[in-house]
Amino acid sequence: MSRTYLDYLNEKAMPHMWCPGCGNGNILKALLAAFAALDLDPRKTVVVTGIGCWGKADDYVTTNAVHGTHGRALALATGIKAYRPDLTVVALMGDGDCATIGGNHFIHAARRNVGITAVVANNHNYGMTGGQFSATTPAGSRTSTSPYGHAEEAFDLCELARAAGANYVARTTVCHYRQMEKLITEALAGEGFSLVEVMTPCPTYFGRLNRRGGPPEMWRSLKEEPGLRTGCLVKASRPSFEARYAEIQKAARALTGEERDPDAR
Ligand SMILES: Cc1ncc(C[n+]2csc(CCOP(=O)(O)OP(=O)(O)O)c2C)c(N)n1
Ligand code: SF4
Repeated sequence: MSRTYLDYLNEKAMPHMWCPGCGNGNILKALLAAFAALDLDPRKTVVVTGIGCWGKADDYVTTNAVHGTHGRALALATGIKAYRPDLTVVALMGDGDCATIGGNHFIHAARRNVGITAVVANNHNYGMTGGQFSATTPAGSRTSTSPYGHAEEAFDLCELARAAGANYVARTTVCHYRQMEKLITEALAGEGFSLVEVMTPCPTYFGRLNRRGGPPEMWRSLKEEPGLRTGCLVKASRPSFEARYAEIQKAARALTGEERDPDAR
């Protein structure tokens, strides 16, 4: 019998901790529906998170899960995928986690093209700690650490991933549920590093400090945001890190005369 998203939801952990009007619940539903669409075995799937509001998502899944440290989800995910290429490895990060404190891990995971699907909830700020600016906060925005306007330009995460060498790069919003589910499914099904950036509102901090109205107003303006490029932006077929590494292991074994993989289970 094929699975549904409910097979991947840890209902015992409900209710979740997210604020009313936060988009994280929608992203979680799309992720779990994508798991179901691919009928992933929960025992062969690993959800790795860092810290933050979106980083709490690992509590709500029935797959294997690793709750890491802020900015280090991709380092952990890389280690897991390198050692167990047979597993489906997903890294869930906020923009603070992925692009700010973890920026270096992000560009190198994309450069290595390691087979991880990164689902980044970009709400333009550090939600959990009170709305500080991150590397994706738009210039001029007010946050708790830029109360008179933010002086820096924001990273375009998708451009960063493309330039670094990721095989799959996509952007969507929590207001486009069907697209979000389809893009996450595509990302999970592919080889190499995948990024799905999901634009999502944080009404509690970013919305309030920038006078964006309540959740309905924020969701409406995100849905209609002019000039926001969404959909699949990059689809390449470069060999993944683990495919290249397997070739190197094979060549090394042939050279050393060692027949058996010492790590084989
Ligand atoms: C190494 C480290 N530095 C700082 C913190 C404090 N901290 C916890 S959550 C967080 C911000 C999370 O923001 P983001 O990653 O954007 O996720 P969001 O809460 O917005 O979903 C920070 C700085 C931490 N836990 N660990
Ligand atoms: S603080 Fe912001 S990101 Fe965190 S749960 Fe609340 S609305 Fe969502």
